[in-house]
Amino acid sequence: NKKIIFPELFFTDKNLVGRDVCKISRNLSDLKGIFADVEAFEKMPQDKLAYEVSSFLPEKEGTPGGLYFGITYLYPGKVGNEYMMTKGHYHASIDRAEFYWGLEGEGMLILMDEQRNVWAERVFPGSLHYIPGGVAHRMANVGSSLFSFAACWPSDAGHNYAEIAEKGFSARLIEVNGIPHLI
Ligand code: S6P
Ligand code: ZN
Repeated sequence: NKKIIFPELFFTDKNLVGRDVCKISRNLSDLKGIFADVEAFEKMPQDKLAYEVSSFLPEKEGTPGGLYFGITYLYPGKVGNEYMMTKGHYHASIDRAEFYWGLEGEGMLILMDEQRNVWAERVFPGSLHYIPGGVAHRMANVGSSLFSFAACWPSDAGHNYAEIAEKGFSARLIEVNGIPHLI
């Protein structure tokens, strides 16, 4: 099970093992409101696990100059014809950037700038993605197996979920004839 590799494999410095590791999981009920097809969403089991995040947070939240590291495990699935995806956020300190890179499975990174222009990047094992400051980010699993990716972001970035919860992204990743389309 690849999910339990973290943190054991990644912490080559044994002194770090078990330190400041934070694990969160989100099930469907935590994603209420983000999918277009509300009827399809409500028919699904609300306790279904959507994704898990294991993070290594070696600095206190808000510390300038520090870095955080996390791996997200996003399960496959669709709500109607929309791919399973993360909540998505801007950083609370909006100018803070982030790196994402693909580990396993197939995903799409959906990005939106402050003018609400949306674009997407294909994510695959080994692909690297730079998310500049001011760009909201959300990942979708477009494959039929577990999709995981790593992230590195500043310890003073914070998360602004409210803006996305209220207004969403201005485009959605929809499956059309078996292929993801940004609509
Ligand atoms: C943190 C980074 C990721 C996400 C994770 C879950 O800045 O972007 O670790 O937190 O992929 O997504 P979300 O939108 O639920 O935080
Ligand atoms: Zn982020």
